[in-house]
Amino acid sequence: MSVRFNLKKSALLATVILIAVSIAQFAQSTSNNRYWMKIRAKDKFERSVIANIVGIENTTEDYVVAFGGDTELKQIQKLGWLMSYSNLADEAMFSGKDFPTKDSAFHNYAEMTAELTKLANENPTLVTMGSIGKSTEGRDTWVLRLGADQSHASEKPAVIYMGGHHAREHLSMEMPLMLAQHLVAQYKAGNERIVGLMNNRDIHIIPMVNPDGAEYDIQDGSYKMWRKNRSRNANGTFGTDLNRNYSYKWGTGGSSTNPNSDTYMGTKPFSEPETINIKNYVEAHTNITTLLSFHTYSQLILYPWGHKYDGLENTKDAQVFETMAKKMAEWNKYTPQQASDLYIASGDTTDWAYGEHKIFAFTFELDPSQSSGGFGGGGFYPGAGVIQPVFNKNIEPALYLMEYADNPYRTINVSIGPIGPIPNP
Ligand code: 0X9
Ligand code: ZN
Repeated sequence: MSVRFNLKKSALLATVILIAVSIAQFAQSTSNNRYWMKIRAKDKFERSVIANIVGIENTTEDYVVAFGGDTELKQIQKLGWLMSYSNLADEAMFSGKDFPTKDSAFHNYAEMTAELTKLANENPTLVTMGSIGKSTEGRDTWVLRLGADQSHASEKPAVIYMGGHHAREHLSMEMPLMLAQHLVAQYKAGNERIVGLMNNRDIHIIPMVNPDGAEYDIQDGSYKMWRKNRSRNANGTFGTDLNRNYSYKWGTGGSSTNPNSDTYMGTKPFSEPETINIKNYVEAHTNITTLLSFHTYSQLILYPWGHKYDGLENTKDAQVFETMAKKMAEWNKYTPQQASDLYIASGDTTDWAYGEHKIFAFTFELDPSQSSGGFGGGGFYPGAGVIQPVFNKNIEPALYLMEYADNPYRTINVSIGPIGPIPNP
């Protein structure tokens, strides 16, 4: 009897200790929790409410998918729109450094550097490689400049392609690299169209705008679902959302003042070396007229404005954007729309490029169309199998932006003469 009683007592004690330990562990780990959330939202207005709390990663007609920490989860729960969520720590992760074996076709920073260097070294008359500046952690941010007769490059109409503003969007870094490789290979193969473009255009390609973030996302044996750069914030957290850090209408909606947030806007416009690098580079090349910033995912073609629901004040420009977006969508079958139709976000690349410099600037949200749920369900990590098919469907849109860089108004047959100092070839 007394043995049974003692057993009961010790079982009770053990349970109490277990609960206490669990609570302590929970309290300790809460700040590091990362959640996948499925949130009901039926239109751009509800999406904008959500975008003020978390970075939306994917939208459908009825709901959005987003990621956030404990604070964001609580705020979303308060809205009453949370449909389901899961803690990413509970999801299956791969083990090993670098990309997992199945994803080894993706390029980490060293591999990207090696590919770009090889392309430039092997084709010195067609490709120049440079650095647009150092990242927060001191990595060079590479740019390739392509075109025949590089000494007269600045006299030609220019286009710029970028990838990797967001760390986990690895597919967005493969596209610009492959574009560079494609142009060189096709030029050498005598493809007339590409020879024409290489002769008459000044082509700038920056595949990894945020090298620190990209490396961090793959560095310790598990994808970290990281989005921002790696600058240290005053409260000890890391990262600014580079696509909220550009100056045009900075901080006017859809970005956060909370350094913990995935859409943290930074302390001021262009507070980050990575966005300053882009600013300086674009501003030093005044012949740039078209821009494409690759992101993932959702299969969208987005154009300004992104910081407000109103369309462009200049209706002719609006017509050009719309026409170009629709045309490109014929090839990649993505949905063309004004960026704020997705949700309001201020401080992104394209609002700045158009707002400050009248560059016809687009964001592509590449494949897949949506995550099939949770961490391993595609989304940012769709597997290496998508790289080639996604490139194939986006090469025509990319060439189209190159072609019309001489005068984007040609797309609507409005003759307003050449833009700035650029001659019509
Ligand atoms: O939120 C972003 O920065 C982009 N989406 S992502 O999933 N790649 O993070 C979209 C930016 C589109 N711009 C605006 N809505 N202003
Ligand atoms: Zn992105």
